[in-house]
Order: sequence, then C-alpha cells, then structure tokens
Amino acid sequence: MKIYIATKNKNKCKEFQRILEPMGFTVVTENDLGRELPDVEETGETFEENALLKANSGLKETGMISVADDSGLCVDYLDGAPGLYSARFSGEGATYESNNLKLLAALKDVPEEKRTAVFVSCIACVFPDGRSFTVRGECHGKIAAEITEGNGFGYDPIFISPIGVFSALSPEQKDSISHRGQSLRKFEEELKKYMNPEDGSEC
Ligand code: ITT
Repeated sequence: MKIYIATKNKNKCKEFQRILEPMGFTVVTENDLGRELPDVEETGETFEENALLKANSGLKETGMISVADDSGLCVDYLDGAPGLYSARFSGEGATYESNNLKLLAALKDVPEEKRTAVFVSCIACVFPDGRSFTVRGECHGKIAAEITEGNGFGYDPIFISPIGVFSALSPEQKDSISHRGQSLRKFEEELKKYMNPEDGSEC
C-alpha cells in the first residue's frame, strides 16, 4: 500500500522509511513526486493540530493516504519552550546549530537536575474518505551542557535520552527509544485497524 509522507524534513523521511518499509508500505515522498509541494503554515495550537494540517495538505495535493509528523522539544525550565516553535527557535533563517546554541545559552549555569525536557512527536494519518487519526510518542531526558557531534539532526546533539545523547546513538538505537520511534510504532498498530487483513488494502 502506498503512503505519502508529508514532510520537507529529509531526516524525518528517513526515520519514517526505516520503520514503514519493513511493514510492507511503499513510502512516497515529495522527492518521488518530482514537484515541490506548497509549504504548510503551522498555525495549530498543539502538535496534533499541526500534524493534521500537514497531513491534510499532503492528501489534498496527492490524493494518497497521507501521514505527517509534528514534533518538538519541550524544556521544563523554559516553561515548555521551544515546543511548537522548535524548528524556528532562533528566528528567521534558524539552523539546527543556531537553535542548539540558543538553547544552550538559555540554560547556561542551570544545574543538571533542572535541565529536564521531553521530545514529543505527533503523527497524523488522513484517508481520502475523510477518516483520520493521530498518535503521540514522548521521550523524556535532559539537555546537555555542550554539543556532542555525531548522528541525527535538530536537537540530537544536546538531548540526553535514557540511553545516551541522541547524536551518539545508532539510528536503530535512536528508533528504539525516541519520541518518533514510539509514535511510529503506535501509528503501525492504529493503521492495522484500517487495513484489510487478507490483502493489506485499505478497508
Ligand atoms: P516538516 O514540518 O516539513 O515535517 P520540520 O523540521 O519543520 O519539518 P517540525 O515543524 O515538526 O518539522 O519541527 C520539528 C523540529 O523539532 C525539527 O526541525 C527539529 O529541530 C526538532 N526535532 C524534531 N524531532 C527531532 C529529533 O528526532 N531529533 C532532533 N530534533 C528533532
């Protein structure tokens, strides 16, 4: 079964592919369409609302079952910031590096026990017949005092998960514990309810 992954983020695409392809899905990305889809304005007030906005835009553009993730890092000491604004935390033209440096600066001299944070991933799936569902995954951890170069993207170099800094983990290790690994596994379970067990088609 074909699924359109409605994201502009190539790293998220890879994480979706790593989990969805072994499940038997044919993952379609913007790259496969050979045309650029419009940017979606993330005007929702929750991760779920933004994920639905992105998935619905994907469905409108492609006509395929579409799935999208809205995610972010919520830091307790900063009352949940950057949260919904994680991608653009350091303003216009934000890069992963400028976001990480801004967050490290905001937590300068904050002791380890007060550096708690949670990564959130909400996945929305929408169907051409109007049905939809959302699932959420969370990974609790702490913000490091410095950057650890390595794998991954975004805030991975400064997020200490229960099994180590995300950027120091292999992709498989990250999937085993990350917010998106968890939301994707919930997504798999939920999606099965919408599929015909005999031939894997939509039902
Ligand atoms: P799309 O909206 O096109 O999917 P995006 O990168 O703009 O791509 P979001 O709006 O959901 O996605 O922003 C999420 C931001 O949160 C992302 O840019 C990263 O900075 C951060 N983030 C999300 N998941 C992450 C992860 O697994 N590791 C590190 N940072 C992550």
